[in-house]
Amino acid sequence: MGKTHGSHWGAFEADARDGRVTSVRPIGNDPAPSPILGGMADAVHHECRIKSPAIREGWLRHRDTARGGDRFVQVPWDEALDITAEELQRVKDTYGNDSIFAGSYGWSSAGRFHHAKTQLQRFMNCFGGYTGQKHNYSIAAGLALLPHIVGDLRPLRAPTSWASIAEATDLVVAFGGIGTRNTQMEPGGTGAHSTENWLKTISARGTQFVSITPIRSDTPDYVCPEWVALRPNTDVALMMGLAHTLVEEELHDAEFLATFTTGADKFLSYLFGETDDQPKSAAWASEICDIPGDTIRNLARRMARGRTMVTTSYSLQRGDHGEQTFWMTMTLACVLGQIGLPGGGFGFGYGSMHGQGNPVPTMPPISLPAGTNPTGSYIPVARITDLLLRPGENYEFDGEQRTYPETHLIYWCGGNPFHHHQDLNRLLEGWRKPDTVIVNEPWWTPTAKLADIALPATTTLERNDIGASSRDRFIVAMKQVVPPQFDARNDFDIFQGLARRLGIDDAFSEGRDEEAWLRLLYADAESNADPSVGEMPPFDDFWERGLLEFEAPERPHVVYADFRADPVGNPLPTPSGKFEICCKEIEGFGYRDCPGHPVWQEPAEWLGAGTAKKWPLHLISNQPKHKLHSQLDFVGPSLAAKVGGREPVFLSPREAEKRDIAQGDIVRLFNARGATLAVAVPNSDIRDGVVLLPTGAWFDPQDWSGSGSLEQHGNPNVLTLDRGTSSLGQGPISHTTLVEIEKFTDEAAPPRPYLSPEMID
Ligand SMILES: Nc1nc2c(c(=O)[nH]1)N[C@H]1C(S)=C(S)[C@@H](COP(=O)(O)OP(=O)(O)OC[C@H]3O[C@@H](n4cnc5c(=O)[nH]c(N)nc54)[C@H](O)[C@@H]3O)O[C@H]1N2
Ligand SMILES: Nc1nc2c(c(=O)[nH]1)N[C@H]1C(S)=C(S)[C@@H](COP(=O)(O)OP(=O)(O)OC[C@H]3O[C@@H](n4cnc5c(=O)[nH]c(N)nc54)[C@H](O)[C@@H]3O)O[C@H]1N2
Ligand SMILES: [Mo]
Repeated sequence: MGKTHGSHWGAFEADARDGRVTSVRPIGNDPAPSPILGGMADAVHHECRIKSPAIREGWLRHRDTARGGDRFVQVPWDEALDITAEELQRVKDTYGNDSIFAGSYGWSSAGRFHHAKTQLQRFMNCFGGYTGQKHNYSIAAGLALLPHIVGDLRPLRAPTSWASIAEATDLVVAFGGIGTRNTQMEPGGTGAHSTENWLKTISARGTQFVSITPIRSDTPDYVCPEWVALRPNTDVALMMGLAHTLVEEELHDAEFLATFTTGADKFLSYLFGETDDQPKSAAWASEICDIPGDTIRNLARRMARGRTMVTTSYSLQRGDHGEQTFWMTMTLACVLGQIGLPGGGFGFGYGSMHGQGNPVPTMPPISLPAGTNPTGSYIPVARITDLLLRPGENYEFDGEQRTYPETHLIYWCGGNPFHHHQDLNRLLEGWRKPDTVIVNEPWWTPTAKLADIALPATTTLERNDIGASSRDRFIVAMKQVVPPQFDARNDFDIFQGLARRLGIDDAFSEGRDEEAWLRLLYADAESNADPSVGEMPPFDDFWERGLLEFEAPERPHVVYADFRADPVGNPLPTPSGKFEICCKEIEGFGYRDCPGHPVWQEPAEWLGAGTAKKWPLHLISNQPKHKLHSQLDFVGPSLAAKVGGREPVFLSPREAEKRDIAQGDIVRLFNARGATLAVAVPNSDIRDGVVLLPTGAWFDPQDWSGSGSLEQHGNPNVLTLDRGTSSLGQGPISHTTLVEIEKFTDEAAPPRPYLSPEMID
């Protein structure tokens, strides 16, 4: 038997011989393990590892900030840590802690102790603080909105379980689809991928699925979904057309609206056009969404006929006015009146992440405490480029007017902004502003190549840890499989080295090493465990067993069952105690881009806009099937899925034909923000007017020294729009992007995304 270990894409066992990982295979319990495991062994030993601490020549010699394309100087650890500590101290003393940006957004690895971002932030908190990031790229708009309209995050964090849907649901109306591509993932991992089994069980019972998405394959064929291929970013109009039909045909639940919601009357007058002369009827929605009015009316009638679950994927709120998609989902479910009943109502993110709907007991929390940030300074997660380019400028966020601080130093650990952020050419411009950029990374990712100081971190297989998620029934002993490779160090050891130099090691490490920390985190979990999960064995037993499994609860979970049963005794934690279809708090902020009830507003870019004449294709840059974001792009299934080393881009056969594009052609996707090369794959699962280029390909501009040069490897974020969803959430809007595509007729140089920078001694 190999050693147990864990990843965001599932628990596994690994073997090693002579210091090399020889095998990574799923654990026996997992009914649908992720093929992504297949790349892990190669990744550990890959040529693109950062092999020793490296400092960019231009920064080392004359502190220039012209990041990109430079050579790096190899330095011994002691010297690298001295220089890093000195620079941190200089910036802190000269400009203050809030001039250090260490939001460091990113998924890192699954272990809860060596979680890279948490290690960095714990260190920074001991150092006096930093400027952080609030919310996350996944669901920023949702996280800002939901506390106002439902009082907390229940329909997002703990929606009705699959078990309840399997028991009672007749119809699942899935905005954004429900698939298993994205449920390969759960932050912290899973011991058993269960979504496929649930979807099969649910459809075997006779439950019908309607998949509302521009991409047919978002919902698997085995559930026989009906495909409603609407124009991207028009879901709010469709939801309004459905609500309008329900009310017009008196299929709505007026009593539910009166008892459990506030503001229904005012919203209905908007819906019926009493406030703006525009009824949001099925006919109106049909024009916007480009689907037949009858499809909308018939769907509304079916929704009222039986038990219906309305689900909306995370992706819908990663578009312009993304808040509205979640708000209108709740409102549509209120009109239908089935919230709190088994298998009915609404929920977010089924199919977006493994934990959504996964029936679990109350799991003991396991995480390294990061402490609190003494500066209190932060930006909304996706406003990073604005922070860098517009210091001193004011902006609105969730009812507050805030100001961007000045940034003199960036420290990133466990994330890849040149994967995750929008409009990368604009980010690159901002990235060259601060005095210094420090990055801890195992591999020469684009972000590491754009650092001044790159510190080589171990990969997860080079250390011991604990893998767990509050939405999974398993806890995994993640055992070290090989020694640290090359000259890599654990992030914890890197920060301890810095903490010693800065005189804060007592606070940072509290005198504990890796093993002492793992024992402490486990003991804390044990003492805080909910009695319903049963006994947790002592640490040594856990470590020997490798995997702890807890029982799923017997009763299916139904969100809001308690509220429905007793709205007075169990009110929602909103000011009205009810679902806020109209929300006074939000109305009070006076935002035109997010007024007091759900509204349809045209997205900044969409196929119904005038600009679609010039940019006639809506770009969907969804999550990649063969990797997690940019992780493992260079090995295993991700590498195998590339064509000639480039990412495939999918488009409908008709759109390909219009442009004389054939299967396998190198194509250029472009708009006013940038251009990228990919390989064309015509595919009838894609709606006309849409192109699909998943995220994750490492940023590989032809020329690193400038900005705006041709990206050669299929990174969609050179094209995406860098703006906030609205003044409320300021979330990222990567799914709101128009482009054009053409056959690339120039000689295309081979991409070289995994080439390490030139090193000198
Ligand atoms: N166009 C477009 N863009 C998007 C999205 C989209 O839908 N469309 N989705 C967005 C979403 S939802 C997300 S969550 C983000 C994800 O964006 P990120 O979370 O930034 O993406 P990852 O590739 O997971 O980056 C994690 C980085 O951590 C490094 N790493 C792993 N383990 C360790 C470790 O132990 N130590 C250190 N120091 N580093 C480690 C990895 O090598 C990798 O570079 O992308 C966002 N960007
Ligand atoms: N394999 C794999 N799984 C992952 C990840 C990964 O990187 N790889 N990342 C994880 C992370 S961090 C997150 S946040 C989740 C994200 O989960 P989601 O946000 O749900 O994921 P996406 O893949 O961006 O989008 C899902 C689908 O939404 C559809 N869609 C996009 N725009 C629209 C629209 O305007 N209207 C409608 N109706 N549909 C639209 C697209 O067709 C797309 O395929 O995935 C997680 N799962
Ligand atoms: Mo995400």
